[in-house]
Amino acid sequence: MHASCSASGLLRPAAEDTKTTSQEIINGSRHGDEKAMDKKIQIVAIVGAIAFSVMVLSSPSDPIPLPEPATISEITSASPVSVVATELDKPRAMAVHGDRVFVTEKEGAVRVIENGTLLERPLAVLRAADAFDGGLLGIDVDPNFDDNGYLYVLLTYEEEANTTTNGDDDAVHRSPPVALWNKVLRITESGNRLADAATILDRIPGSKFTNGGFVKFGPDDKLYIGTGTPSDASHLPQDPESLAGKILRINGDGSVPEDNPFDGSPVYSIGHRNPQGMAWDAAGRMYVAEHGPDKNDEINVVVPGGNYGWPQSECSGDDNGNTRAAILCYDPSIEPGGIAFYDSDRLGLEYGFVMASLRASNLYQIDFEEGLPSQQSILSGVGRVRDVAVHPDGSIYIITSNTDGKGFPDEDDDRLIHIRR
Ligand SMILES: [Ca+2]
Repeated sequence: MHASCSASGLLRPAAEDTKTTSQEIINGSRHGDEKAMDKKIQIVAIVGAIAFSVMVLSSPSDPIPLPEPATISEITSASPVSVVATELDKPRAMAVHGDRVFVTEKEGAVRVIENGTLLERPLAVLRAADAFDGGLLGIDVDPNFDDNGYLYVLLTYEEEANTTTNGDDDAVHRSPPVALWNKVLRITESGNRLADAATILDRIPGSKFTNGGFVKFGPDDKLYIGTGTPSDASHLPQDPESLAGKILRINGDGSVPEDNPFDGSPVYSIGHRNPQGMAWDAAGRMYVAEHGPDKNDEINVVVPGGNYGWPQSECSGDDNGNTRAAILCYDPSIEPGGIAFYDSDRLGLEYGFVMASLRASNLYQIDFEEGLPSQQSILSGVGRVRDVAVHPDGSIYIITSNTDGKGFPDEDDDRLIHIRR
């Protein structure tokens, strides 16, 4: 499936001037017209989703520790699962802090849910590229957010093309009129409003379909960014000089940490195709979930300087350790979204690793030692699950992704759902 990926060989040249941050902040209106190409992709994706649903429904299901709502209307106030916000528009990622949840919407808005209420006015609306799987993507809060109000987001943006390219030689001969790039913005929040915004990392090659997407602070208080390959034909993920197809590691002000594996470079690991989620276990090991081209989705343990193989290999590594094998490999694809580690007793989960799945429409828990046979559903019946976050109180938040052009949205989609038992 993933017809989107095979169509993504388009590459974009780049202009030298960068837009200022203030020009990127626009007022709320959105334009929702999908291009004809996107419609074809949607149809292919929907046919694929139906085929996959049939397959999932016909396979034996594992016991689940929480009630599985047949429809969202069966979720009541007495339920351990509650819908906190509805009608989110193509939500991509969230960050939970205290009594607030910050949610990015693909077309550029940062939404705020405070004390269980979705605020009508977005915290910010950024000028995002009109790209099928790009736009306003990841979000995280600064480790010292209470003092500095810093929020970090990853944004796909477009600019007029000219004769230079973003470094992929294949792109020169088939340049579209618009170049796509990604950048990391640091937003200063005050009273749920944008007080300031600054670009702290720019010129990450972008694409219509594989921009990666998360930004996350690690236990070392460094900011990690998962970036995608510009196209499945591109070899930039293997080029340590390029910011494409990488895990990047920077300080909160955008500078490069002195202990990064490639001297003076934000590059932390190479050979990634389309990273979608990141989390650290209690021992401080870093895990990354990423999408394969049409199968072979991966969960990787990422080490500094590691090579995760794309585009030479999928899931497997080589014997001499030059490329590293995934610890979990999904064939067929389940499209992992956000991942998290869970160490509370509150929900009675069996395993510590929690993963959102878009295509398989589930929130899963998995044990790494037992591998895929251990995988159990925590929650299903809400459609595609995009991201997951664990609150310090042991409850879990998820956002759905049924309005993303690949799902079957209900009237209320998309939703922020709270699992609190
Ligand atoms: Ca790999």
